[in-house]
Amino acid sequence: MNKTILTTCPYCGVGCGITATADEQTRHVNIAGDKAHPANFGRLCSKGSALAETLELKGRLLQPHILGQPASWEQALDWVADAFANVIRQHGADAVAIYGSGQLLTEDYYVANKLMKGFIGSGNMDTNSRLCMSSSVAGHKRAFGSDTVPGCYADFELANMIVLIGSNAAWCHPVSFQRIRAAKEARPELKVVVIDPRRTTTCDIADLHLPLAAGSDTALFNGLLGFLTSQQALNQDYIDQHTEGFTEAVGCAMHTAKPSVSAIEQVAGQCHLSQEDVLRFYQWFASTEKVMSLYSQGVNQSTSGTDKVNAIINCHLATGRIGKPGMGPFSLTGQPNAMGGREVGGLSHQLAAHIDFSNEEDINRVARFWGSARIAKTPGLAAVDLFDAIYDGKVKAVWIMGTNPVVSLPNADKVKQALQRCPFVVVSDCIADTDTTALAQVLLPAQGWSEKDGTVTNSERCISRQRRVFSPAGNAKPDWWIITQVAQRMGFDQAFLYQHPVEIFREHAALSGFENNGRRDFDISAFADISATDYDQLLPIQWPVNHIYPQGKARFFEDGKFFTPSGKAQFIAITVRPPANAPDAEYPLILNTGRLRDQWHTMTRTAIAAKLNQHKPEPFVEVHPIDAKNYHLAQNDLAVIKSRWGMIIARVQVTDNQKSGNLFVPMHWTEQYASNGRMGALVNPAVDPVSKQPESKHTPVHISAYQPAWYGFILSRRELDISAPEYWVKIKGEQFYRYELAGENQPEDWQDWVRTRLAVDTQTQWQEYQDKSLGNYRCTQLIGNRLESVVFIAEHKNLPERSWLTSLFAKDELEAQERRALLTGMPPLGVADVGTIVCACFNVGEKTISNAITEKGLKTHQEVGQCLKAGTNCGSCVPEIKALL
Ligand SMILES: Nc1nc2c(c(=O)[nH]1)N[C@H]1C(S)=C(S)[C@@H](COP(=O)(O)OP(=O)(O)OC[C@H]3O[C@@H](n4cnc5c(=O)[nH]c(N)nc54)[C@H](O)[C@@H]3O)O[C@H]1N2
Ligand SMILES: Nc1nc2c(c(=O)[nH]1)N[C@H]1C(S)=C(S)[C@@H](COP(=O)(O)OP(=O)(O)OC[C@H]3O[C@@H](n4cnc5c(=O)[nH]c(N)nc54)[C@H](O)[C@@H]3O)O[C@H]1N2
Ligand code: SF4
Ligand SMILES: [Mo]
Repeated sequence: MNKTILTTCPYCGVGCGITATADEQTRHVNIAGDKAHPANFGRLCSKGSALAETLELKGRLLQPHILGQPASWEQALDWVADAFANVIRQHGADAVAIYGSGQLLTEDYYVANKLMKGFIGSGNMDTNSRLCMSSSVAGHKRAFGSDTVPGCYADFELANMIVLIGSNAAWCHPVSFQRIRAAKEARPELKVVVIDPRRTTTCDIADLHLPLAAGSDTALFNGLLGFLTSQQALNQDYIDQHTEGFTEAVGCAMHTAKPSVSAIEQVAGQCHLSQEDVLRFYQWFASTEKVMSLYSQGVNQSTSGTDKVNAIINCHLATGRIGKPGMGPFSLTGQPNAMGGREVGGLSHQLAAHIDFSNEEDINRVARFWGSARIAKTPGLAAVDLFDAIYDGKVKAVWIMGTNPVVSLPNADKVKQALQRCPFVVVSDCIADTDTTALAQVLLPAQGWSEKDGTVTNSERCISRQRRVFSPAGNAKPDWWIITQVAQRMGFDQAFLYQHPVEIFREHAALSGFENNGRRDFDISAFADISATDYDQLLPIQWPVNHIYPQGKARFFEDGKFFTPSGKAQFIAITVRPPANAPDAEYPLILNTGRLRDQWHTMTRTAIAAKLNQHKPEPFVEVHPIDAKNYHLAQNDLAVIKSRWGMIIARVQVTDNQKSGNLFVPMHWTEQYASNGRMGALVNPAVDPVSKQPESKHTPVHISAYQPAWYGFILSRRELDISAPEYWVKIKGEQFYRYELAGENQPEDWQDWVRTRLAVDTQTQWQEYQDKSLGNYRCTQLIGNRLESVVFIAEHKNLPERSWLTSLFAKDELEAQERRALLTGMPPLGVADVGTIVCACFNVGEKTISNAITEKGLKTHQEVGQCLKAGTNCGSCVPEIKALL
């Protein structure tokens, strides 16, 4: 029996609606974009489209575990409750902590926060949103008095200019990016400016790309505020009536170090940009009324992150471009429920429902609402400080839910040690083996996407339902249930007696309206009595949702009224500061980190879908050609990257998309998929002084060639246990696993080495080739005519391309000429190799596209799409197709 369910994508903050048609018996589901959902109108990106392939039970955590042994829920919950209660009894409430995630549902998040802040009585609930949105939260708070995103997605289409600052939306918010691309195709006069040290795929639609010096955004936007002032491009009425602090902000912005240097010249010098480019951007901004400034981690993840946010907002306030159609600052949220986490107060300095710890009256308000006599009175520890406190033994019990801090926190080796030292670590996850679950005493199996039920809020404040599609896997339970069971066992039963997520949602809604009277932006009190049926059928809706706006509201601040004590928006005077750690002789390069199109964070789910591993299969480091030359690195070499905090090994990609002096490493690889790819180990733990958000995009590092004695790869139909070589990467493909290898020592006997690693079956037929003088070893293993595995080893890195060999795993029988060609690693004459996969949705390779372009004379990406389908689903690969054209 097939049933169709409307739900929401579990990945990025775009928050796309999904239509899932599921067969419970086979656990098979068809995924399509929900045409009626206001976030995507039917579009999905490669990750959303591949969801069905990530739901297999293999690798799932399906049973609670205590000290590595399967346990019952009763035992595990008792264990957690007792451990927490004991630590609190002996060392006080601040000796325990919860570290949560923007991937929890609002209902899960609400009860976790209520437990820690309301009933355990400590502020020590923080979340991975600290690494993600906290600078935006702090910037909003300073400017508006509230953490409000003023605009909505429709504004992207109404704008005449879109500035993307520190955002690679083409890969990270692909569906929003497709909307912008479509708007630009319909109205080519819509200007797009991208501000990013790297030339990213997002620049594909840019009229202007400003490759500014890493960390120099405050100088650029201070300069813009000065320019708007000197060019009389201000909205003086707006400034006078609706804002405060303009004079100080402009004073700071127009401060020039040397009077002889013009303002533009100074900015160009500080940002390493040409004066023409700076001036062009400033003139366009000054002369375009409908400007949207979209920003993400290039802004937030910085020791000036909060200042960057306010420097951008200052320019919108100075021109009165906020709260009106097609204009405004817009923080693109990262995780599916980054916004919901802020609503419930998931950050350690927040209390609940956009109420923080700043005054006694507010704290009492929440205490009264919760009926708690032990509410926390002061903020708790923020993520980096929290893990330092664990390392130092001050926090003795931590519960990690829905996040993988051993990978994603800065100075990640120290985080690993902190958890190794911590007397009690409990982890709730849906995946069994992660770098963080490996360090837990107690593992709690959480229901994953397709099983869990609740709400999430996207970048434009739109609340959507995630709905259950399948019955729960194994013994997995919803996060809210796990948390409330522990709360009840800790003696807080009356406050945690929920039977269904709707009861939690109602309470959350009621708290948002409690003694609010228009003082707080977040108000969804219209849902305080929502029935179970209405909750089940809830359609996407943008908050606030209350008696004044029962249907929700697209924009805030239309009336120029803000949530500050004076009701006026605040300009913030910004002093330009350099990043915390500057490059020096020992660590001369700047390491930037970020995301890839087809992977989600620490790959626990996306790496299960073979098609998502084809675009960028291996951890890599992008190096500018000049740096490659200086550091003796060639394309596809392996390189060691070291910082004061740690090291990794990655494959060199030489590209002038990178600025010289800067390296880029994707954030995704973990110890589950690579020997030395966990990049968090490198990242410096410096944080923004206001938001406490880490500076994940700026660490001084050193790079050098890694010179192993041998290189190799194995392709195997079965998953293998590859230990021993110094460098390995595991890549799941369609019907095969690929292992990229390199080692410092040649084994005595390659045949022996290989046979102990490959599953040797009596039926297998081996072909082997070895040239000891050249250090070459190759072998293939077949069962009947079906390919089982191939191994290629050499002293150099120039091994055959993997694409043809991997394509053979799709066949049940090899043809004679294919068998003969196997050991050469090259397709027999007349057989085409598809090349690296470009379009993940339709599995179309680079060589197929290039050949079609030459043979059929294709001119546009649309023609390529008509011919091969490539680029016609999610469109994320269109820039790459254009590059091939
Ligand atoms: N495919 C995919 N999409 C995702 C995610 C994912 O894991 N995979 N994660 C989601 C999450 S949680 C988040 S937070 C978002 C993040 O979305 P983005 O912020 O767009 O992604 P990043 O790649 O982290 O960083 C964006 C850009 O900031 C640039 N940058 C670095 N330093 C500076 C600087 O000093 N100034 C400026 N202006 N730019 C700089 C980087 O070069 C990079 O291109 O993506 C979400 N979407
Ligand atoms: N150097 C560097 N570091 C970064 C960043 C960067 O750009 N550079 N970006 C930062 C940002 S913006 C972010 S958001 C973080 C992300 O970093 P993390 O949050 O550490 O990464 P994820 O892989 O998303 O971890 C989510 C975990 O939750 C599990 N999970 C999935 N669904 C559920 C569920 O329903 N319940 C439970 N209990 N578990 C579930 C997943 O299996 C996975 O183990 O990384 C941050 N770290
Ligand atoms: S853009 Fe992609 S990852 Fe983000 S919500 Fe939509 S389908 Fe999911
Ligand atoms: Mo994020």
